[in-house]
Amino acid sequence: MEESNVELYTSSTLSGVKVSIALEELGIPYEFEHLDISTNRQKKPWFLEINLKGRIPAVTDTLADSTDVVIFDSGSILLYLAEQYDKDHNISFLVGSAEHCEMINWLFFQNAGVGPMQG
Ligand SMILES: N[C@@H](CCC(=O)N[C@@H](CS)C(=O)NCC(=O)O)C(=O)O
Repeated sequence: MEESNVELYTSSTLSGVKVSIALEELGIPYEFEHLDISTNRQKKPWFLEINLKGRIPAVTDTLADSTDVVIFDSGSILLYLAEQYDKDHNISFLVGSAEHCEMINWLFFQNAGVGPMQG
């Protein structure tokens, strides 16, 4: 397991729990900040500094070269977690493989197609 400084900002929505599931499946240690979107906590200035869209989920982490990064949008976060932490390909596939192409197809279909249609 790589070093992790992951902090997850999320809520129990469909987009939100996807990221929690990936973190748990990968066994990545992480800090968790619950944002109750019914109280508009995701629009507070401190969170807009993290994700200017004011939407959950978002993740912050520190790269191997000590750069702090913010990743938002569930599909982007899932790809980031796979690239950074799924070195054994437990929940993702090797870049360049046919399976990886298929995974990207369905990830984008879900995020750009089915997800927005469901609101
Ligand atoms: N495409 C984005 C959707 C993000 C999104 O719409 N999040 C909703 C909860 S599922 C949210 O933060 N809603 C509160 C708001 O828009 O203020 C993703 O997959 O992360």
